[in-house]
Amino acid sequence: MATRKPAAKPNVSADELKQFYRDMLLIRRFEEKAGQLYGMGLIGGFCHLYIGQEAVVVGLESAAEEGDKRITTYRDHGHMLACGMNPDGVMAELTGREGGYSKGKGGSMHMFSREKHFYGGHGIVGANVPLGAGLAFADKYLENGRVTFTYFGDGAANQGQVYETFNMAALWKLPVIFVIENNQYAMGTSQKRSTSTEDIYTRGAPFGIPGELVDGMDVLAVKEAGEKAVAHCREGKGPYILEVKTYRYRGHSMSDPAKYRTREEVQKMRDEKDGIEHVRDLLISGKHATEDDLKAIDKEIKDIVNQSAEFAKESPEPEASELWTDIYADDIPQGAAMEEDA
Ligand SMILES: Cc1ncc(C[n+]2csc(CCOP(=O)(O)OP(=O)(O)O)c2C)c(N)n1
Ligand SMILES: [Mg+2]
Repeated sequence: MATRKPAAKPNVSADELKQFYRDMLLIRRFEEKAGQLYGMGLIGGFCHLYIGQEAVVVGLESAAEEGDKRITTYRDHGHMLACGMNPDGVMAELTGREGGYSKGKGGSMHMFSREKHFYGGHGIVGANVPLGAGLAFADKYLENGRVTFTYFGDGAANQGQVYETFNMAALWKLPVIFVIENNQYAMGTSQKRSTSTEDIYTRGAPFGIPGELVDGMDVLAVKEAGEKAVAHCREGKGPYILEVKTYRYRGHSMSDPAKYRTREEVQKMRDEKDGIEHVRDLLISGKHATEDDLKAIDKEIKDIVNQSAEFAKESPEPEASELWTDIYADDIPQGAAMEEDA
């Protein structure tokens, strides 16, 4: 960590800082474990890890209040853990088991929690952006003061539907924060090769949507920007864009050999910018925690993650009859809707 800039003075309490450390570490260890289970053949299908990007979602969740909503892409495990979903249920969904959030029918990209206001998990690049504006439309209509965090990537930011959404969201002053998680790659394509301008956060300007560039490896900077964006939305001023600069350490998905960048590039980010090490430095240098305190947190997290993996292995496969459940929002029994129509 010798090359890292001196840590900025934290604008949070020691307890909050420790909570950030815990929350980011949970995501990292959970994802490492998911990677192991994938390697053992226990997770099938796609699996996109969030390792490296933890400070983004943890910082933004600290700016959210009960009832606020979130919707994201297929790189979604971190978002679920950060909003308080149970690691056992998330891991069991990854292994396709009955105890998973979608009863084993959705897998990595398709989990939801009404209780935590988490609206997925979406595999189609860009498609969750209009859905996020829709959630915000409902809140505006209900006048309930809630805000929706709509996360998408730098690659998705080049999609047409994003700009149709910006237009409607600005026109109707929807309480939606568009969070562009710019991890600098869209699969194997770097931002430089795919994107005409460097500053994606300025792309709301033609629609009158303010935007801000944020250091996504610094959880405190993310929290501060998040609070500003939330206040803007709650005051009824309409949407806000946060382009959060981050980096994914692993490949695009588990099947990516990552030949489009060098090992040195990844190592440099890990050594100089890691979001978890940043908070660790703040805790130790500010004397808010000792090495032993942090070791105790590490153990606590390791136990939670190991328990989730055990649960995910032991939970049974779903029954075939599960194919017929959760098709309609209120789980209408098969045939009932047609009988009503007849
Ligand atoms: C409409 C559509 N086109 C292509 C794909 C294939 N695809 C999956 S992820 C991805 C890259 C998206 O990159 P970005 O938006 O930067 O998100 P990141 O994976 O970096 O989080 C592509 C092209 C898809 N899932 N959906
Ligand atoms: Mg990307």
